[in-house]
Amino acid sequence: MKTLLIIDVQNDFMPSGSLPVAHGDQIVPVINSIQNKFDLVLATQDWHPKDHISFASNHNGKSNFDVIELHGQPQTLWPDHCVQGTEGAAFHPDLNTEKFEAIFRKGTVITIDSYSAFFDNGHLKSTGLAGYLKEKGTTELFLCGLAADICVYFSIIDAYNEGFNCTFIEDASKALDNEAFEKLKNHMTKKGIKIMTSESL
Ligand code: VGL
Ligand code: ZN
Repeated sequence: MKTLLIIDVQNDFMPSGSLPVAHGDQIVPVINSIQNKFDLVLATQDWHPKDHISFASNHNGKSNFDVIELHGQPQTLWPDHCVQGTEGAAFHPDLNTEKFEAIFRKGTVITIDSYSAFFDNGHLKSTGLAGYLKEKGTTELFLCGLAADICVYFSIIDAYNEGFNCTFIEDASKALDNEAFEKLKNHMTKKGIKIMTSESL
């Protein structure tokens, strides 16, 4: 059973958004063209309260992209993005959402960030996605979206640790930091996570 998990294809991560991923909009037609190859299509939305701890604006004297320590872990402070119910948190208007059977929202707790679709960054609270996928009978999980080096990457690692056979769809994803992402790709391949392009699906 093949499942496609589309991560955070939201306006704020588009080139005109508040936390832009270069060429993020180019993946939208690619994602639309592959959805019918899957038995189940799911999506996530980064979905923060406006006073979320990951926003630099909520820390006195801090700037966007500063790194602080939070719960014993490094936390990058981001520009305000994907605030619940705003246009920035909406899916890209051209993304075909008809096949989405469910949408999982993350980053909803004020005090902790959540890059992965499965758990918050402290691995304290589950979104329920692993259980949902298992109950639906997912054996092969394909992941794509934004940003490849952050939310897609952390979702893939958690999916792998949950025992799913994982494939990353490279041309249906874009990274915030391409150099960092090259290293993360090596890390994925070493674990046995597959990397494919949309044409070879
Ligand atoms: C993301 C930074 C902050 C992402 C979400 O979706 O990759 N990146 N929040
Ligand atoms: Zn976020």
